Amino acid sequence: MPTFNSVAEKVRANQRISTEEALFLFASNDLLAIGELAALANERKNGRQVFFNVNRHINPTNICVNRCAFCAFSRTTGEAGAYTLELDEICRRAVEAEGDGATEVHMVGGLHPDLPFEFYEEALSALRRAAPSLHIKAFTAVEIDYFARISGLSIEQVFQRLMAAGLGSMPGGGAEILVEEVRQKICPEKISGQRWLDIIRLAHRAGLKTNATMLYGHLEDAADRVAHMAMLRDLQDETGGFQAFIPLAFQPENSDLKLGTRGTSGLDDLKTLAISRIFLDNFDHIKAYWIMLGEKIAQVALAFGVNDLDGTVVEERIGHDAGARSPQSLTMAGIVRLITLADRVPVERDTLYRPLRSF
Ligand code: V47
Ligand code: SF4
Repeated sequence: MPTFNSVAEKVRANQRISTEEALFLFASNDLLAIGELAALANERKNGRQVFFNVNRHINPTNICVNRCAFCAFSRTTGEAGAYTLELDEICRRAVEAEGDGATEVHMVGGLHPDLPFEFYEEALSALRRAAPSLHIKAFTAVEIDYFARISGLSIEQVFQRLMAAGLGSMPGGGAEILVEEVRQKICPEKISGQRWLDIIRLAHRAGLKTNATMLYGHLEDAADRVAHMAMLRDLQDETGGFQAFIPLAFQPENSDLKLGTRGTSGLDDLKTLAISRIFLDNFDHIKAYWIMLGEKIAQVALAFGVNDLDGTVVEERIGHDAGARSPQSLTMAGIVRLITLADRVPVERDTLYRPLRSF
């Protein structure tokens, strides 16, 4: 049986903790002690630097054939609020972002029943032509699987075509909870957890860096969270292709009520971020997505193992459609202030974590 001291010893000695030990930490409410270990694990990797990047989220369509129970963003064709952006509008937003100092566009959307694969390929080339300095981080493993199905191409061919058109890396969405039992309840139409991992493995093999997310605070328990992180840690051992781990706090409004309406607590948010920092010893970065956490928890998270704050998003739909109370965007000055007041050094990074400037 683990004790707090035995787990702490391992973390101090820079040794990997087991799933049993991670579960032990989840069962503890000694938040400050867990946070101290996470802060140590983070400081060893990242010192006192905290990264942020200036990006713009673009969601080309919210029409989606999946309709996951937790998702308040998606619509069916013809439903009130359903939209699909024209390529011109996608480019206009990217050009505006480039003008405002963004270095990245983050583009993900629903699984549209009618748009052909070529639409997405064209969106990438149009973006690259219109805003050549922007790195394009786009499409989750769920979308990549869908593109292969609608085009008849293999996953490898989809990656080849998208990379030739300008795809630079992939975000970490669609992972939700990789454990099949939970997945069947929260997103039965979505690709399996195994398929998500297989596609990400192929992305890494194709030379694309990706992130990994975890949607928590709904039907899952601590064992599911730990199992989810263990699958990511195993894949990272194999490929080394993950950049950041991003726990996403479930926003319950406007989503299927069977998932519960509680949302997450501040204690759970900080504990989850901290344990992920300790457990995922082969991930360089733990990102707090302040859109889902709120700015205050995201700032406090910097003392609990987090070294990356996302982002200067400008317009966010997925969390806000589900009731997130955070603002739509933070200015760069706002993010820098948040980090500085937490006694850390703000570093603007590009998508691949190359430092651009410190403040
Ligand atoms: O996969 C959907 C989540 C994800 C809700 O890689 C919800 O840099 C909370 O993946 N409450 C998309 N979460 C967002 C995403 C992301 C965000 C920021 C940075 C990165 C990155 C990736 O949003 C979906 C799903 O897990 N989501 N509905 C909800 N009600
Ligand atoms: Fe569609 Fe993604 Fe929403 Fe699921 S989470 S309904 S796949 S947009």
